[in-house]
Amino acid sequence: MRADRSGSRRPRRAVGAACGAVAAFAGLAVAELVAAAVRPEASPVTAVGGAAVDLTPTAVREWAIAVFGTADKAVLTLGIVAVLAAVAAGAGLLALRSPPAGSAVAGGFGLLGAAAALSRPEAAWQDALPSLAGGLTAAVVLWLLVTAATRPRPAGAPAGGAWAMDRRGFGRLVVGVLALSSAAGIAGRRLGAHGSAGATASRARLVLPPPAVPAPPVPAGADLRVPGLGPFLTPARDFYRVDTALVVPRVDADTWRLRIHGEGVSRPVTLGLRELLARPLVEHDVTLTCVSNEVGGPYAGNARWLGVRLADLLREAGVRPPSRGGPADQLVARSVDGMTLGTPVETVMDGRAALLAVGMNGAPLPFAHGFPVRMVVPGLYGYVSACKWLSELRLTTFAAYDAYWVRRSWAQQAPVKTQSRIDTPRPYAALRAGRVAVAGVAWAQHRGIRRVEVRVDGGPWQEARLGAADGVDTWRQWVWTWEATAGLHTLEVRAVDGTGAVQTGVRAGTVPDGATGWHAVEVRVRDLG
Ligand SMILES: Nc1nc2c(c(=O)[nH]1)N[C@H]1C(S)=C(S)[C@@H](COP(=O)(O)O)O[C@H]1N2
Ligand SMILES: [Mo]
Repeated sequence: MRADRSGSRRPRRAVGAACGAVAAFAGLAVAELVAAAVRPEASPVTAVGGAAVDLTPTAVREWAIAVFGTADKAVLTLGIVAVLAAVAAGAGLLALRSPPAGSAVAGGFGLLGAAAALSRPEAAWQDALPSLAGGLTAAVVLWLLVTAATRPRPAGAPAGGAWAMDRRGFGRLVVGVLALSSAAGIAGRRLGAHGSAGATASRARLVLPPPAVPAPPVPAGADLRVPGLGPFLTPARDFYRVDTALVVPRVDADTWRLRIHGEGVSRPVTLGLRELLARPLVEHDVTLTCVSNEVGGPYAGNARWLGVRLADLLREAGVRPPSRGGPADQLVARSVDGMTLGTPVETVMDGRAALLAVGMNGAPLPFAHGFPVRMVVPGLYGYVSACKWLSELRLTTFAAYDAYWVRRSWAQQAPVKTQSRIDTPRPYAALRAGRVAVAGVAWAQHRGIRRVEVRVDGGPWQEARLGAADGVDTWRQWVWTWEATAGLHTLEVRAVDGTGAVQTGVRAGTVPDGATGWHAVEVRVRDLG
């Protein structure tokens, strides 16, 4: 109220902050519109978010995954918007004193966004345009608004507020800017959706050929159907998702190409989806797990994959594994968004079902899980094997090249560690004394699970009943019947893999190559009086 009463030419601070916010909104909306024409990943919030993901120290990233889970991306986006809002309000305040200074801050943020967009892998110069357009818009709008807000009172206007004279005009200006920006933002979203319509249609049209080598049906006893235990095959919509993509890449299957080249490739290959699907397809059940999964964590899923054997393709390209004198020991997969994942060539060619997968549980891959083609290699954590939205396979050595996660303190090679998890009862569940089904899953991909054991309060290990094995590349469900007595109890589980090795109880964190330790769950049991 100070400004209104004193007759000072400077409007209230809230007006300045609002000018900043409106200008930022206009900038973002225009950026969205331009991004729709360039590519969705180039929108400033996404570009800054992507750069932030790449720059985030591994420890912070692991913390975010542990705390926010799959919502980590939404939290990051909210954080960026909050910072932007704060800076916008600050720029608005500054602009009240000096419009050029305020606009410079707005424009500077546009430059920052442009720099972030250009820093992204696979970036082209056009990627700078959305942020530049947004920054320029915000700068101009801010200038217009504060100029209107601080315009001197026309001679003869009634006293009572320095800028009150032009309030109506200012209000109209704000409404106009908001309306125009909303229109631009909505148009941007529409156009963006239209831009990926081709990809959506290509997926809808895709009919997967039947497998030349079908997987045997899942054994009847694989699914124990214990309440609280998920299904043996994880539906795609429930399948965990871990990746750095803030916008899910929507690749058009009709224009998709895969290039295979590099050291020891005597016949480089480029092929499209039609050529890939013309090859014999193999169906195989594989449990995928993430190296960022804490003991007892949710980042594991089991699916029936359909795909082409990668080893066959590599062999046709002239590739030999190191054990046969091949010069390359690392296969670097690159995705359309620039992600790189390095897989041992030896592992891919040792006879296991390493696939270029096109199908998941009987349908084309969902966009979120790598449409049209991803890699799946049984026995390796996702970050060293499971490249989604695959675009290139390059043969090189581990000595010569570090893939994305390896540059962020993760191990070059990461076979899956034997793990077991208690899914029911839930931690801190309140139970009744008597029979309680303790159940979960255990995995040791490509070695298989031989035995699962449970103990209560550090007592003797007791053997659980296992679900039927569906090969060695999937998890196994297990159940153990507990005669629960009143009190607080700790349940623990451990597995023995197919080689006879007992899962270690030594606790280790996820970095650098996967967590170890036994999953423990505390429960409270009450006597039924
Ligand atoms: N292009 C791309 N592929 C990727 C990733 C990624 O960030 N980008 N993340 C990897 C990691 S760490 C894991 S655990 C698996 C997860 O696959 P999902 O999201 O289908 O479960 O994908 C892998 N493939
Ligand atoms: Mo992962």
